[in-house]
Amino acid sequence: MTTPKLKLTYFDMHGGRGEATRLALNIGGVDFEDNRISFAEAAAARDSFPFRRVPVLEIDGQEVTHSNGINRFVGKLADLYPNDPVQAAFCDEAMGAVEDITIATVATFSIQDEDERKAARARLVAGPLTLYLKRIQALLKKRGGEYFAEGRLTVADLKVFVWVRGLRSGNLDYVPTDLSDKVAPLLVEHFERIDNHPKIREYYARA
Ligand SMILES: N[C@@H](CCC(=O)N[C@@H](CS)C(=O)NCC(=O)O)C(=O)O
Repeated sequence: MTTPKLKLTYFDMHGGRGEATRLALNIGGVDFEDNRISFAEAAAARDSFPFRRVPVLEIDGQEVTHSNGINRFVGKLADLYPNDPVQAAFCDEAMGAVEDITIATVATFSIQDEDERKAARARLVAGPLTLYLKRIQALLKKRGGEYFAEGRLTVADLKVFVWVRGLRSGNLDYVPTDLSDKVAPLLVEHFERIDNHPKIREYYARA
């Protein structure tokens, strides 16, 4: 298969739903147009996106949306997605879990009132965030402890890596940066394993 012409539209930031896709394409050495847009540009262009959201991947001019589907597609191009159906199910499960907790987290972004946001984040930390950190760590253990599928790096590892990176970044008000270290140390080891990948090092040194 000849590699199609790819254009990824997503926010100009480290993190979020488009970041694992960028990482996968970089690791696989797959050529693509990295169309980074500001929040204001995204808001202005929203009606032109198929579901009013990003990321949007153009494949030879055809738009495709939904980040985990995009991850699976670029994972196949970059050899970061399992061929084996069972291993693929393991890979998808981890990506789906991160998507679920992302939805719960994003629900707190629009809370303007500081006290209300603080309370919502405290509930998030005590409830779903801690639960997902523990359960995703348990999933990693079940899959062998190092990677989420096929005993090697896949797009699932990249998605979990981006999530844990965000949690530890301090960008989320009222989410303690050491939460992952405290409740899911194996996930932090996993984070460090991925962070030390030469291509990931290169990406963050550059981007
Ligand atoms: N299920 C979609 C969700 C996409 C989504 O919610 N994207 C966010 C940014 S990460 C967005 O565009 N938000 C703007 C809005 O909701 O208006 C996916 O996985 O790609």
